[in-house]
Amino acid sequence: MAYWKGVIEEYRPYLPVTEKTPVITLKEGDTPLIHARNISRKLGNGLEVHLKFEGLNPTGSFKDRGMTMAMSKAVEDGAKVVVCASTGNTSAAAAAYAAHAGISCAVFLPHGSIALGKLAQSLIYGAKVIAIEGSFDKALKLTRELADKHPVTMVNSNNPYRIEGQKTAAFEIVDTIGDAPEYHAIPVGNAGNITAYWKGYKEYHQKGKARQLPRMCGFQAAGSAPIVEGRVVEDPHTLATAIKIGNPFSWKSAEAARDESKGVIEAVTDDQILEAYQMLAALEGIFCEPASAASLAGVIKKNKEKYFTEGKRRIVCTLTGHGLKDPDRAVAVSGKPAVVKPEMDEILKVLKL
Ligand code: AN7
Repeated sequence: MAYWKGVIEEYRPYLPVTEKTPVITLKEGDTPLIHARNISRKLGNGLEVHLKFEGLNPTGSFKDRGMTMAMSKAVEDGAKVVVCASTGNTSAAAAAYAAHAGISCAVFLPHGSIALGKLAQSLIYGAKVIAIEGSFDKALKLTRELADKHPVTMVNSNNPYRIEGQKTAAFEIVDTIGDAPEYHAIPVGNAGNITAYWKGYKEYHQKGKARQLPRMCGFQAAGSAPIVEGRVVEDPHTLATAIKIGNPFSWKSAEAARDESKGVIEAVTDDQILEAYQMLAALEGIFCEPASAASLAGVIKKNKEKYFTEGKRRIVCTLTGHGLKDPDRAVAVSGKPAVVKPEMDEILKVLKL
């Protein structure tokens, strides 16, 4: 059996690459679509929930799909330095793919708002890590100013190649289930991914690979929900640090995805996010980071409102990043382990055996 070659080689006809493009890949993509039987049963109403677990990409998030494209095109264009602002996952991917390409990388992170695993990644991959004393939105603005005036290539989702790479996740879903699902639920931060999935679904539909299009259901964290509130949020807050973004770059295209697909973009609270986060781990054995669980949190919320009414109701939830990115949160919500003396009696007492 041929092994997976990464999203550029697997989906070359759908991507803006030529034979001159050097393919920088860590074999991203080919992530599993997992039927969440226990959660589906719990939700009732005949819903069928499938989880696209993007945490199993090479750097542990969906950002790798976009970064293989952005980095390959940057190298094709002769770039020597790439830069990005990030809530942690884009920077991890940029740092890794830059290392693989043999070029330099600088990342701008909101100081104190980055999950530990993500910070560790940018550092160990050898990026210049700059912690800005301010929000992600400030870091993004500074990165754009820098890229306007200096010979560096920006690899945030203003870089159109990022969206091109990320749309391949929609292709994989259709290739797996034979059509688009009826609904697609996804966390929304800077809003590039909902834009990318919608583009991917539409392209596959136009090519006749999918018979239908899903309703796109995007979910922001309640303290950080500019699209839902229709205004820039100056001081966003949420424990889902990946989506703590008050002025998303792809705002307009996210609204277009919502409206064209007749979907929704709504908010979920941190408590709802944590409930879904723990359900995914305890009921399905899938450990994603808190921001990723916003997709399932939104599905639970909308199911209570009886939103899912179409005949067949397959829902794909994108789980955008791996739980190990943010080990502090997992420990904080789980309580401490039982510490016992090295004696069987003590162990049996704890186990109530
Ligand atoms: C786990 O890394 O914006 O709506 O700088 O890391 O496409 O921004 C991360 C975003 C969802 C939101 N889930 O996706 C960054 C960054 C996780 C994320 C999102 C992010 P977009």
